[in-house]
Amino acid sequence: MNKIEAMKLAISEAQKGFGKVSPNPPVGCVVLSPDGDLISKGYHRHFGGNHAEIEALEKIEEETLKGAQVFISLEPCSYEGKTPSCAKRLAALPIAGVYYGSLDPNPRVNGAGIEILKNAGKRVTHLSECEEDAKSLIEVFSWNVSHNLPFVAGKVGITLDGHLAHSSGKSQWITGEESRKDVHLLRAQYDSVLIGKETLLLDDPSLNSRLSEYRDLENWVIVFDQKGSLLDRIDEFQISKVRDKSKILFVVDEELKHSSSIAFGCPVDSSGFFDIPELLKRIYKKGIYSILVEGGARALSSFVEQKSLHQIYCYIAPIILGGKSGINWMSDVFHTDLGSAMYLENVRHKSFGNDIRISGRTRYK
Ligand code: AOF
Ligand code: ZN
Repeated sequence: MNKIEAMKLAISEAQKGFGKVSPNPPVGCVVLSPDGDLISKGYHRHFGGNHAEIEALEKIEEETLKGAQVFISLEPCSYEGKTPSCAKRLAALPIAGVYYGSLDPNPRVNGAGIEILKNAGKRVTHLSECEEDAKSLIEVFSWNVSHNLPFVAGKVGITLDGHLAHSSGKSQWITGEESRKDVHLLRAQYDSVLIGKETLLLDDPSLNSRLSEYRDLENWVIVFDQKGSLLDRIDEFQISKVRDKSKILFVVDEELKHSSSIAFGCPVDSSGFFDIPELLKRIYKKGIYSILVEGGARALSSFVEQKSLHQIYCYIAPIILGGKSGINWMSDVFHTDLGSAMYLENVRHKSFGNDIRISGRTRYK
């Protein structure tokens, strides 16, 4: 196995921790012999548990580690938190060197792990070829540690002519099987999925991840329902059949009188939109560190309008619906302070069957 293959394996190991490690980052580790043979691998399995390095090294005799190369998707931690420092552990082993995918953005680490290893005489190499993938793995964590707020991504599936769904409003499958599988992987990466009440009524989605490795995850669902009109009907919907009701939040106008345990108050501004920056603060305090906004157009637009959507995943299917009455997913963005256009950054393209996914980070003026 070469070093790129080893790091790619470490990154895919890390993904196994999606949905279980938040608010920690997912991390994977691979150990190769001096000849490039795979000795061991491991990943951070759950919050508070062993770090990836310890999972990979735990059962290996020190003798076997002589001259070994260790590949980690993230810089090893430098301090003792819930678990001892991985950098110190690695420094004490007879390994030859460490390759890492990205620096740990946690200000308590941020380079200090590398220092520990270098001071112990280990060769430390940043594998820049894999940095993009390693960084995207910890996108949520990086945002959380630098802003103390949830990271918010929007996901849309549209036709080639830009429609979100049929003009009747009833959403139907636009994207293909492979894209939908990718959405299930996204859902596993985010603590919560957010939709508007119209989407709940029309689509009655489950919003969980149905990939076999994440089936037991219970992600949160957040529903925008200002007047709380669906609060009493919660049992009718799929979202409450696949998860405990304690994992469902209906965001309602904070002025609303109600007695529902799932209602979550938020101020509404003069144009009738929720005050999203305030909502994000309240949601973070509740322990929800990331949100995937899955629609509809009004919910997505209100996040963009308030400069609170940080990442976009747009799946484009080779279908033309035609007509003028289709739904444009940004049609509720009215204010002009976005400028004439918003350009995404860190743009990536990926194909899923006949569909393509364009993703990128937003940058507001
Ligand atoms: C690593 N390997 O697998 C992970 C790391 O509270 P603790 O002890 O679990 O430490 C959490 C911090 O460790 C977290 O904020 C991040 O900086 C780092 N995560 N580091 O060497 C791992 N998950
Ligand atoms: Zn560690």
